[in-house]
This record gives sequence, structure tokens and C-alpha cells, in this order.
Amino acid sequence: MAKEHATTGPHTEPAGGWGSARAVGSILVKEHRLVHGTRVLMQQNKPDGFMCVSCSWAKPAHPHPFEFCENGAKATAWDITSKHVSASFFAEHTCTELESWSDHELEAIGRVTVPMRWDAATDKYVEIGWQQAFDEIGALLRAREPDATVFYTSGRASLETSYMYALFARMYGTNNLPDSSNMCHESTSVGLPKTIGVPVGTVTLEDFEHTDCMFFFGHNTGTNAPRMLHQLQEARQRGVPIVTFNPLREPGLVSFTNPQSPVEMLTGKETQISTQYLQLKLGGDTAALGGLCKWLIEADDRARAEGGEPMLDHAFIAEHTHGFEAFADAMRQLSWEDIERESGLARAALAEAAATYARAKACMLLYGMGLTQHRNGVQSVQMVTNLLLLRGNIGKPGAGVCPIRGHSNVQGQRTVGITEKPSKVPADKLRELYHFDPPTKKGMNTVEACEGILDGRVSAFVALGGNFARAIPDHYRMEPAWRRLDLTVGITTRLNRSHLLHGRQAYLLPCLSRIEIDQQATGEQAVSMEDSTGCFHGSRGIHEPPGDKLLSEPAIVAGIAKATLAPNPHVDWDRWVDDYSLVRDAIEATYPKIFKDFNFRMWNPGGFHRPLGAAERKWETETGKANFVVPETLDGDPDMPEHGPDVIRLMTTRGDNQFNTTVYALDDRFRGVHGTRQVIMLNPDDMKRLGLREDDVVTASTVAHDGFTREVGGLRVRPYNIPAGCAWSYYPECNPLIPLWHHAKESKVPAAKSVPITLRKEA
Ligand SMILES: Nc1nc2c(c(=O)[nH]1)N[C@H]1C(S)=C(S)[C@@H](COP(=O)(O)OP(=O)(O)OC[C@H]3O[C@@H](n4cnc5c(=O)[nH]c(N)nc54)[C@H](O)[C@@H]3O)O[C@H]1N2
Ligand SMILES: Nc1nc2c(c(=O)[nH]1)N[C@H]1C(S)=C(S)[C@@H](COP(=O)(O)OP(=O)(O)OC[C@H]3O[C@@H](n4cnc5c(=O)[nH]c(N)nc54)[C@H](O)[C@@H]3O)O[C@H]1N2
Ligand SMILES: [Mo]
Repeated sequence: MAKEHATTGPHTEPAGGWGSARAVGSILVKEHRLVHGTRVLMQQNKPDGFMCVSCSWAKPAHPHPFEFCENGAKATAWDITSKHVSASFFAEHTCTELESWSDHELEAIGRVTVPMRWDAATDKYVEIGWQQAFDEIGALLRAREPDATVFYTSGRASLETSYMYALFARMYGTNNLPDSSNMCHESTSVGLPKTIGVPVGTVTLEDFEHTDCMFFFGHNTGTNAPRMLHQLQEARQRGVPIVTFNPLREPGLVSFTNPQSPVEMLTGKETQISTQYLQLKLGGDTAALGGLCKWLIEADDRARAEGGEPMLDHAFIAEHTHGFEAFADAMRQLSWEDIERESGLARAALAEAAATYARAKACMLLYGMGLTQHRNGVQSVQMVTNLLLLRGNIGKPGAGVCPIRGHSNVQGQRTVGITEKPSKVPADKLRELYHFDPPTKKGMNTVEACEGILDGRVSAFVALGGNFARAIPDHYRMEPAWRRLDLTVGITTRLNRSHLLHGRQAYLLPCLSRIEIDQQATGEQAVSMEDSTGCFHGSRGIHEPPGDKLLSEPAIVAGIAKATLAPNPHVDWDRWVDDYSLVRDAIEATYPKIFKDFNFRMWNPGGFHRPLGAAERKWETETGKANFVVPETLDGDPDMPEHGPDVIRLMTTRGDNQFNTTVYALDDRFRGVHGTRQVIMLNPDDMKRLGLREDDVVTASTVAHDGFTREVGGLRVRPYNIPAGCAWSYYPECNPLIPLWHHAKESKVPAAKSVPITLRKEA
């Protein structure tokens, strides 16, 4: 890595604008798809087109003519690339040699087009026939205890594929179904059911038209859900205040020029996005939210004592909530000193934000990984709902909670059965439809799967997409363990490092992207997904596949299932592959309330919405009400050893030009980083204190007293506008620094946004 000239400089452009238009053109040229690619992009996120393979942001019923963003366009170009590799590429390179390639170089070889098996004698992947691959995998799976196999899913696979895959794993006998969601919004899926009785957000696109206030926590919208900038821009044009809590001043949340508006592009007009920007300390969200709640509750106490206008919605609290008094008391008892120390924010700034919130009739709270990937991630999510409940901001137009999900179908996969938790599975329905007893033992989530791989309980790993070995923490502890596995199977579009860190038997199974035409016995097939606002959409592939030896994901899952399971007259895998609408019928039969008239409604412009109790103020919780939850502590990172003066908190985060572990290029335009990702950004005062200068090269070491050394070297120091005591660098390059056990308490989401480290200058 970092071979090229590396620079960083201040960022001056707004998000969007000409920089964005230039970037779309340049990736289409690089992937050799300029003319054709532009035509494909016109179908992106359209009611009759395909759903973008990048983020999960909502797809409107009345899309813009160009309903795609710079990063969605990059993801499309990456999939429809004209670069393809077949068996001859693999004949030239051993896996050991490929291991020395960077993540970017591995994926940049292009689409994998033939099924392959690793050959131990030559250390190369060698072409194999599909049926032989299925038969061998089936035999290997049948030979072991079901719970020794893990079936991972990355959040891109469709509802149809996910349903079939989860059913297959359960018929095989295990709930070991970890998902990328375990590293992502699991803190939401665990936190929200206890407070508001649903595992997902309550906000829809329509709410953006009615809201009169937005609070943003820990999300880099300009890079990771750029189409949302349109909704933010429209809201700002109506005068809606946007208050942002983020340690970094992310350009997309500062200002935006709509790259699809000719007037804005020509005049350079930009919209200010955040009206107040609070650069809090990493992990300071519970404290900041505590400050907001305290201010509101105490202002309400005063108002009531003086006969003034109440600050809280007491009628809502009385009718709809549980636990208010205990929560209010806990907030009254917080000291401003503790709040200021833990959040890194001044009381006056929090008071200003709280007053903005109090003025709004309908407010929505939105958040991303800055909130969930912390030791106290679940608690912070619950503080979000606490704040909303104080003013009845759930279940009315323009208000609600909006966790901004990651992968394009990550939310939907959970809806149709990808989960390690048996309590979330409609076992009776599965029994009734397919005449088998679903396993009742809890399966492994991502962290538990890693523990199982380390201690030998797991001996086979099947991955439906993703790049598990790079996405997880503690790379250097994990890497040797992969080699001890008996079997690894990667269903994939591209080659990545997870396929090189393989087991003793390893298979690489190339699948179609959903942008591609999926021709089956009954004709071209469509698939479906659920977006971040709980809407389901159909998606039709429109591009020619990169070869005739790739199979669709449903066909691969069915192939493995048939080769592994004893025949079951109630599951006709072949018919499902011939006609995906039958899989959707099965989904509807399994989840009738959510998927009523699925095959028909998936083509509604704007999709169809799942029923959500909380959105109608029906609380499916143990108390039958929405629950206030008292936070245990304001401390952002209870795993952090006593704060020695040299210890800083590191967040590992995405940059522009990457989709998770897929790195398109080494530039992060918005943050002024060019030609490298081997950087660490520090507060200038910390640099002075630690005796470091710009361009010094340092090794970062994790402060964890568990006997393992965790280090990442070669990081170039840069001064950056970040709160004192905090630093940031890139994911996945810095994942070796995260201890596997350093995760959110209840959800086990790795605490990627707060790693205690020290820095050592390299000679
Ligand atoms: N182009 C593109 N789009 C993507 C992805 C991608 O890689 N590329 N990934 C997809 C996926 S899977 C996901 S999950 C989402 C991720 O989207 P985000 O949730 O935006 O994830 P990150 O890029 O990790 O950025 C986290 C943000 O939180 C801030 N932050 C860090 N720590 C804290 C904290 O303690 N408190 C607060 N308040 N803020 C903090 C960071 O400064 C950063 O702005 O994006 C999805 N969309
Ligand atoms: N330090 C740190 N670690 C993190 C995070 C962080 O912020 N910091 N974020 C976490 C989060 S939020 C997430 S979601 C995970 C992501 O973890 P994963 O979802 O496992 O990783 P991705 O990088 O999204 O997976 C990319 C790979 O998916 C494959 N792929 C792409 N498209 C398709 C397709 O259509 N079908 C199939 N079968 N395969 C396909 C390609 O081979 C590509 O290389 O990482 C987590 N890890
Ligand atoms: Mo994610």
C-alpha cells in the first residue's frame, strides 16, 4: 500500500458539486464502461429498474431523473466492470503470492467468472464444475456436526436468497447465521425492541417533508448515504434546523451542492446543512444525550413551578410510556461537570441544542456507526429514544428514530430469517410449511463465530458475500486460525482476502450481481430488498452477466442445499430457482403480516412499507408501553484502562472511495487525504504533547492487558480538526488493533469507534 505520493490538505469544496460529477465520470472510464455505464445508471433506484448495490437509503416513489449518487455510481461501475478473470488468471498466481497484494489490488482484477476449488498441491484456485463443487461441499457439510459450520451473510443478498439460505442452514440443523449487521446496527436491533418494541427505525421518506428539526449522531452522510443529502437540502430550504453531533466536521453535513442541479452547479450555490455542529469526544454520545435530556427535564420542572409552558409532552408520557420518573430523576442527578467531561462539549452548546429541540413540534433523530460501534452502543441508542419520548416524538408525522442502515438489504435479511437468535424465527410456520423442527439452540453471531474459529468449535465457514476476514477485529489473532478450518466456501462477485485466508478445502463460487440479467427457466427473474426506512422494493437486473459460467445467488444456495440435505417433498429448491416469485410466496406464507401481496406490491413506486407498531404508537414491549431506560454510565469506553496521558481513543472509519472493505481508490477527497490510507489523524495539541510532527511515521499499539500484542505500523501522522484525546484512521487497515472482546455489551458489535492506543515514532 501507500506506494504512491501521499498528501493531505484542507478540504474546501462542499459535498456533491463538481468534484462529485468528476468522480462519477472517472470511475466509469477506469472500469471501461463510460457510454454503457451512463445508460445503466439511468435505471438505478427507479421503480422498474434495479436497486443500487451501495447503501440502503430509501428509494423514492418519484425519483429524480438521476436517482443515484457519486458512490452509488462507483458501486455500479465496480459491478459492471469489463474486467473479468477466469481460470487462466488463477493459473498464474498462487494464493500465497496473492496474499501480498493490497485489498484494492485484489478486487481490482475484476469479476470472478468461473467456479473454483483450491488445489493444495499447487496452492492455486483451479476451475471445477458446478455440480462437482456442490457435491463436494454437500459431502463435507454432511460429515460434520451442524453447529460446527457457520453460515455468514453480508448485507447485500436479496430477500429471496436470504430466505433460502436461512432455511437451508436451519434444515441442516444450525442457527449459526451471523450477518454483517452484527458488526453494524445490531446495537439498534437489540436496543430498540426494549424501548419502542420494534427492531428498526420508524421514519419514512414522507416524514422528511413534515419534520421541523433533525438531530444527527455519528453518521457520515455525504459519503455513506449521499442521496439523503437531497432530503436534508430540501429540509434546510424550508428552514428546518439540523443539529449534528460528530467528532469530525464531515463536509456532507456542513454544506452541499446538488450535483444534479444545473443551476447550483453553474453558480456554485451551496446549502448549509448543519445549523449547529457539536464536535463531541469519541463515545461521548450518552453524555451529550444525557445533557440534552437533563436540560429539558429541568427546564420543564422550572416551567411547571412557575406556571409557564411545559417543555415535555406530559400527555404522551402519561399515556404511552413507562419509567419516566426514574429516568427524570437520574437525569436531574447527572452533574454538568461529568456531562462536559465525558462528552467534551460545553454546557452552553448543549443548552442551545436542547432549546432547538424544544422548539420543534416534530423532530427526528438519525444515527450511524458513530453511535452503535461502541462499548455502550446499545445504551446510546436507547438514549436516542429517551430523548424522543420526552416530547412525544415517535408515532407522529415528521418525527421518529432513523437508524441509517448500511448494506442495501441488511435490514431485510433480518426480516426474512438471517439471525442467530431462535426467538426471532417463526418456528411454527417453518414446521407447518416444511415439516421439520428448526434448531432451538442459539447460534453464533459474528464475535462468537470468531471465538469458535479460534477455539476450534467451528470447522467450516460458508460466506454468502462479504469479506469477513477483513471486516472483523483482531486480524492478527484470527489469520492463522482460518488455515485450521476444514472448509471455506465463498459465494462472491470478486476475489478478496477472505478467499486467500482459506481452509484446507476451499471453494470460490462466482455469482451474478443484481444489476445483471438473471435468466432462469421461467424467464428473467427479479429480486427484492428492504431499505433503511422499512420499505420493500423489487429490483430487475438490466446488464449482461460477465460470462456464462456464473450462477445467481439463489441457484448457488439451492445447489448447496440440495447436495447437503436429505430430499424434503415440501421444499422444491429447483422450482424456486426456476421462478423466484415462488420464493416470495413462501416468504409471504412465513411472514403474512409483513409481506401481504408481496409479488404484487413490490412494484409499487416507492415500494411498500412494513407495518410498524411504534409508528402507530402501539408498543410491542414487555410493559406494553414505550420504555425509558436509565443509562448505566456516561463513560464512553468502560474498557479503556485508566486514562494515562499517552493513551488516545482511535476510531476506525470509512473514507470516500470505499465500500467497506472494497477500496476503489486511495483518495478521500472530502477529508483531503490523497494517495494513501496509511494515515492517522490527530489533534494538533496531542501531537505537540506526544512530541509528534506532521509526516512522522508511527506504530499504533492497543492498550489491552490480555497478553496479545496488537500493532499497526507505517501510519503517517496528520494534524486534523478532532477533539483532544481522539484520533481517526481507516477501516479495515486498522482492524488488527481492535481486540475481539472489545465490543458493545449487549449486542456484541465490535467497538470500532473507540480503541485505546498509544503511538510510537518509527525510526
Ligand atoms: N460509499 C459508501 N457507502 C456506504 C458504506 C461505504 O463503505 N461506502 N458502507 C455502508 C455500511 S455497511 C454502513 S454500516 C454505513 C456506515 O456509515 P456511517 O455510519 O457513516 O459509518 P462510518 O463511515 O464508520 O462513519 C461513522 C461516522 O461517525 C462519526 N463518529 C465516530 N465516532 C463517533 C462517536 O463516538 N460519536 C459520534 N456522534 N460520532 C462518531 C465519524 O466521524 C463518522 O462521521 O454506510 C453504508 N454506506
Ligand atoms: N474497524 C471497523 N470494522 C468494521 C466497520 C468499521 O466501521 N470499522 N464496519 C463494520 C460494518 S458496519 C460492516 S457492515 C462490515 C462489512 O463486512 P462485509 O459485509 O463482510 O464486507 P464488505 O466489504 O461489504 O464485503 C465486500 C465483498 O462482498 C462481495 N460482494 C460484493 N457484492 C456481492 C454480491 O452481490 N454477492 C455476493 N455474494 N458477494 C458480493 C465482494 O467479494 C466484496 O469483496 O464491516 C464491519 N467492520
Ligand atoms: Mo454496515
